[in-house]
Amino acid sequence: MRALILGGTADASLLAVEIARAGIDAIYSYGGRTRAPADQPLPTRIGGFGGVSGLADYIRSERITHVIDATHPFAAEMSRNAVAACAQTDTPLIALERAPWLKTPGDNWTDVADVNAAVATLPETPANVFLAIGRQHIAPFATKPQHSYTLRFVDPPEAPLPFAADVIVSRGPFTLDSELEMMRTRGIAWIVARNSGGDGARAKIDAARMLGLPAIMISRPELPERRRVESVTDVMQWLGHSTRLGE
Ligand code: 3Y8
Ligand code: NAP
Repeated sequence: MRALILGGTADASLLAVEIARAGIDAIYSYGGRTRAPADQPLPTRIGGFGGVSGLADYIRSERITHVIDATHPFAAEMSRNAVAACAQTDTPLIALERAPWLKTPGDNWTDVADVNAAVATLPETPANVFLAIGRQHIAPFATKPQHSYTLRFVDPPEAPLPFAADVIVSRGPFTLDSELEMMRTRGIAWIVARNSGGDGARAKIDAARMLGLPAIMISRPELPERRRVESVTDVMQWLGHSTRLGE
């Protein structure tokens, strides 16, 4: 058995620990989005594969027998490529994907389909807005420059921002107290988030509810059908289950 973990999330890091502990031959893969990704207890590769064909070639050349897609729910292109490349190479694939956050009483959410819908949902009157959606998808907010924006990136911005904004540089995970403190100090009136699920970024959602703030929640992209579990244990069972004796 030789597993490829498409990683880059807290869940993928937890899986890597279990796979290393089980002594399974595996490779951990980052997309190369951040300057200093967290170390892993497995051999690690960083950077794209070169689309579906690049991933299929990698699977063949590295003799990968199992692929675990433990990327983020918004890493749609990687997930789609994994489905296609595993079909092409007839390689077993499983997705480790956390459940979306569910609205609870007291949440003041507006669910929107994408970033452009999120921009449209912001009011016209100027407000303090916290964009907790990273760095790659903020450009559309330039059409509403009247707001005072707070952004949060993993790494310091390299290029000029498409609109005036204050940038917090932090990789998370984030605590409820630090989110409450930040939102109160900055007088945040709106937050924009993606429905990432998981615990690593949930604190801002709980803080918004406690402060009675409206949250614009961007729904996840559609992904192709694939085997999907929500726990590291289920992945380990799948790995154990799908090996034949002597493999
Ligand atoms: C490179 C690996 C850990 C892992 C931390 C999780 C938790 C924090 C939630 C907010 C939301 C956001 C962002 C976020 C979350 C965890 C987890 C998670 C959101 C790292 C990591 C990589 C990335 C890539 C980065 C994206 C960005 C998104 C910031 C490592 C830290 C906003 C997603 O500058 C860039 O290009 C960054 C790009 C993709 C989204 C974007 O479009 O900007 N994640 N995040 C992975 C790789 O190269 O393969 O550097 O160690 C992993 C984590 N991100 O150690 O506990 O859910 O697992 N990451 C979102 O939810 O919208 C932060 O600020 O509240
Ligand atoms: P994406 O848009 O779905 O992927 C774009 C391209 O980046 C992929 O086609 C692939 O390039 C490469 N790539 C992405 N993840 C990779 C991985 N783990 N290993 C190797 N190549 C990878 O991806 P994204 O949304 O930018 O996310 C990039 C990474 O950040 C992923 O590891 C993801 O788990 C992590 N992350 C993302 C988010 C988010 O909000 N999107 C949040 C937290 C963590 P090729 O086509 O060349 O193979």
